[in-house]
Amino acid sequence: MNFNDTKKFAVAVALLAFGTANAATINLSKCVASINKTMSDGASVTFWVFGPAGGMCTGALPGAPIEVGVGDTLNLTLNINGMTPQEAAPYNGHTIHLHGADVATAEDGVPETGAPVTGDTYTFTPAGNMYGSYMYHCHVHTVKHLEMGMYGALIVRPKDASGNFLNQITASAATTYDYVQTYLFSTVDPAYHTATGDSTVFADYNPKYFLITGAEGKTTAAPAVSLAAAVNKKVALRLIGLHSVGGTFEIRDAAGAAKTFTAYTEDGRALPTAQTVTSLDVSAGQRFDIIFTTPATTGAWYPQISYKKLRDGAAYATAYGKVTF
Ligand SMILES: [Cu+2]
Repeated sequence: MNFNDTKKFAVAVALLAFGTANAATINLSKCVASINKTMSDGASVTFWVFGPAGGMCTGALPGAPIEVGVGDTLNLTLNINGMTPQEAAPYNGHTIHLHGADVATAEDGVPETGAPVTGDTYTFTPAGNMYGSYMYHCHVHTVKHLEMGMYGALIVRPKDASGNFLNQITASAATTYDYVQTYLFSTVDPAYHTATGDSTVFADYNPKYFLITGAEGKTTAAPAVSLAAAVNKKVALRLIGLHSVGGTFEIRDAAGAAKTFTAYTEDGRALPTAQTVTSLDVSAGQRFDIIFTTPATTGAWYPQISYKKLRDGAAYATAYGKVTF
């Protein structure tokens, strides 16, 4: 069997092993678009982003979230046919790596272990112990391509007996939520966006922009993301660390008081014991799925992340979201 036949065989075996009447097959295709984004200081920064394949490739930062149910089969195709390579060899292409997902090496999108960089289909069937937030990103010249914006959220959701998604983080009813939003953390060093190949620029990271789900959110009055919830409701936030620095996540009220929240998963697995805390350090590549309960009176809280230097923990900047109730 050649490489692709081997993959088809593996998929067939996986379907026989895990396929159930309620398991869905999800076929998605992604392309790669180059976009220019105007930042808060007026500067234009070029990003490479995953868009939906078909026609001329367009997209936004970050790539659209992908949702897959436990036991479903995701066939995620990267189609870069006819695209001029954005970097010279050996970085002359792209892949999709499903970060944190247990997949066979041939589905892993890592060029160093044999993945083609000219397009492929990546197959993933989440097992019953996988819940919550993962991520997908390009694994070619990762120090550059991740920074360029080649990423998005990958969410594994529990399903009911009829095959419908449950509005809970894991199979446990204790993780039921009324509202959900993704907080995808990322940082931008504009020098990385113009450097190529093995430039020494990549030896030192100096981020200038600090994002939540593709937006800066520099103040509580101009949050990166906002959610209109209601009083006495459960709000789930999916925290996904695609930043290249350190970060501390908190939820604060309008007066600045820290609020408690409960983490139910870490890195796509249920925590043995849910952790109720007022802050969480979120590292590069790390994920948490959390829930908080809105209070009984109307107002707003501000989920936020303080980005920090890896070298000494010094604060860079805080990016804010907003939840009204
Ligand atoms: Cu790439």
